[in-house]
Amino acid sequence: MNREQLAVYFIMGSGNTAGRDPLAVLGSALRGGVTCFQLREKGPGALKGEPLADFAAGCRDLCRQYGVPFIVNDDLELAVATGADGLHIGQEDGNAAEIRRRIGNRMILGVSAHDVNEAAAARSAGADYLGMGPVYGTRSKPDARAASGTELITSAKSAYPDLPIVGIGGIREDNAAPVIEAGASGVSVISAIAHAGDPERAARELRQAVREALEPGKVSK
Ligand code: 3NM
Repeated sequence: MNREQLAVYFIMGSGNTAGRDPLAVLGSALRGGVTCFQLREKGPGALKGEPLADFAAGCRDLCRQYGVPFIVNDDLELAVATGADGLHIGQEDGNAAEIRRRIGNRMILGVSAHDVNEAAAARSAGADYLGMGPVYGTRSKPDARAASGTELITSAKSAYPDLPIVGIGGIREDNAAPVIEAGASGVSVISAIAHAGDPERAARELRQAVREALEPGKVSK
């Protein structure tokens, strides 16, 4: 995976779209220019079994149409069964080095990290990128830790400059720039796109905000 693919990293499960068809929301997000997608099927009413496999296949097919990596959260079997491009795991989802051995080097491995020690461990386990947060307050993860601001991105970036980081937690178009300025390659969002009245437009605006922050002065409005 290249760093540019982390710029606007959309995360969604079937329960995140405020009653709208999740595949329609994903299609809009892709049209708007998200650069990566993670299927994160969690919480009450989460799909399981065949409905989950069908939904995952639908997400994968849409991502393929747009040439966007399709990543599965925390479900190695589903990731392998759907031919996902990658797997993302949290600190509680198993041993990252062991998972890397099981998926091999061709699959992307993302790991959530909340401090520099977790970043170091994820790096030596073979993570391709880190998700670090919550940067701002979030309502999308009931068990999220307290918001940390951009500090933890700054410190992980200075310790491991080559390891790509995406910030997560409460990020929107109007607060994305500090996350990039702290050293992140991109931003991960659920609600900024999945809850937006117009997900395509929200994705486009977020992409523009990230581009401007990555290359100040180079992007025409
Ligand atoms: N992980 P929103 S915060 C899935 O801090 C997730 O590890 C987090 O959703 C972490 O963009 C979070 O709606 C939720 O705030 C992000």
